[in-house]
Amino acid sequence: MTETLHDIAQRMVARGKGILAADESSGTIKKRFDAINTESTQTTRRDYREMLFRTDEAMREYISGVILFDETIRQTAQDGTPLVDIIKAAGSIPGIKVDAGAKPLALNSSEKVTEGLDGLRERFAEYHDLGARFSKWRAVIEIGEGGNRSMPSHNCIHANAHALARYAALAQEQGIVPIVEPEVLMDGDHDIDTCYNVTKWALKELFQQLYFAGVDLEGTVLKPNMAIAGKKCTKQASVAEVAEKTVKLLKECVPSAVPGIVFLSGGQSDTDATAHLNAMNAAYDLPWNLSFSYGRALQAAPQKAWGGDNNNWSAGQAAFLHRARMNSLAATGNWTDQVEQEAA
Ligand code: 5MM
Repeated sequence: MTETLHDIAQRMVARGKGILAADESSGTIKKRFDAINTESTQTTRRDYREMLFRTDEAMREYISGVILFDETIRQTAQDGTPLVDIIKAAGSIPGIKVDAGAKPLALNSSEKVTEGLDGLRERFAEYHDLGARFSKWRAVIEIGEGGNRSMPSHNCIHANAHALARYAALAQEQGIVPIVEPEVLMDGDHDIDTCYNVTKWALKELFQQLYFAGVDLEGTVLKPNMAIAGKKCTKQASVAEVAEKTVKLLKECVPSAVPGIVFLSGGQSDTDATAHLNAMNAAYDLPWNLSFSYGRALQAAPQKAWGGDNNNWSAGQAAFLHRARMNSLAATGNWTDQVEQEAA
């Protein structure tokens, strides 16, 4: 029997599970590999990602889906098995990043709009044939520094929300669940309240555009940033404040028809990303499942342990399993510092 969009979305946000964001584009994965002195080639990218997808316990127990890059969805493992089949065999769902990246807005080169709508209907049909059952599109919203209130502009918020809604409608038309990701960046010196206000604006605009486009919210997953102070802000918020303000923000903006919300980590440390998610699930009564779709906060440790050497696969897999398990505990509010230390 064919799974409906609602069924797929529910599986993506199953309790205690989250999504692995392994959809780094060529430029981003090169940056990550540079940090571990590893050349980024088709083979090293394949070997590294195969290592993650073959971490059977992590994939089976804690990872509901994996966001792939175009290259990866077409790649085969060292033994010739399609990587997509390894993901599926673990009971996890293959997903695909379909945006073409954030490009400068015309007449306003300091802000960005995400491109990639041209030919998207046909690309979705191909990705569906290749096994993708969900997708991702990320918009990037930057807050001006030094009190510069012209960023983000109305045009930036509106253009990105409109593109996200057009993308989401196309995805659903082709039987694919859209993850909508409007990311308000942590870069900058803004405080947590500024992040709260800008994120609220972006989410209000997004849900209005999704409504205009006729997008079915029960077949949609939201991937937002948390309400958090900018990295350069001198006043960093406590874990409890991040949790309180993020939950308040989401309750004000996200209809309960959305089955689940999976956060991006956005440059938080591994344990901050886990602690924040845990605090929300432990202390609040929520209308949606609240989980993770981390890239860096799930992969920094396994990348370091692997270090570009396939002899280190088991160390890389142990590091990935650990972070996946910690975030799974956080997704049910059962993570503690002690568990983190004991299991490390
Ligand atoms: C894994 O990184 C993703 C791809 O980024 P680029 O298209 O810029 O290469 C990124 O979109 C990611 O899926 C999310 O932002 C979450 O990643 P983090 O590291 O913020 O958790």
